[in-house]
Amino acid sequence: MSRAVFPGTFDPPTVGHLDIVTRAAAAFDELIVATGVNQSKNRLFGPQERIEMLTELVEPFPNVRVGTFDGLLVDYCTAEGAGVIVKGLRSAADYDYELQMAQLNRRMTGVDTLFFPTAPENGFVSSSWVKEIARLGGDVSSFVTPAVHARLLNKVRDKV
Ligand code: COD
Repeated sequence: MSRAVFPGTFDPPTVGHLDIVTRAAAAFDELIVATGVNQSKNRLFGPQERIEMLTELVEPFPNVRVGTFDGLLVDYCTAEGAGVIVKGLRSAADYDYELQMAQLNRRMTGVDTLFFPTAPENGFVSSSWVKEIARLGGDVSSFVTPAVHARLLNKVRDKV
């Protein structure tokens, strides 16, 4: 049985993330979409909200579940019996950043990383830009699912 982990911040999940989930779910027997709950970056959504959004996102996929990790990703993969980390690549900048992590993760525990190139229509979609555009009143409805969009609008309104 092949089991992989797709880790991320998912603050919030976007259609780019959904595309990677869809393709990785077809490639592995089991996929765990795992959000880091104790990372240092400032988040718009708290851990519980991100878990709820991800749970809604993966609901159509019977072989996908949501997890959380707090600490080294490779330790989480080992604890879950996952031999592969799934990542999405949008650009050369993503590649430079991800390559070192992939090499370090493999050196530490033998857990390998498989990269899925972004779908061209999602290459410019990032959680950071989605948040900024939403904060400034722009339309982000094509970058996130309707459920995430509703939460994002509420969140942005709350912050005003
Ligand atoms: N199309 C395709 N892929 C995409 C898109 C898109 N439009 N948007 C994002 N992605 C991919 C990203 O490239 C990434 O692979 C994944 O989706 C998640 O993206 P984000 O932005 O939600 O999450 P990140 O990149 O902030 O997550 C970073 C991790 C939490 C995975 C990383 O920091 C980590 O592994 N931390 C754990 C601590 C650790 O083990 N550190 C040592 C590392 S060697």
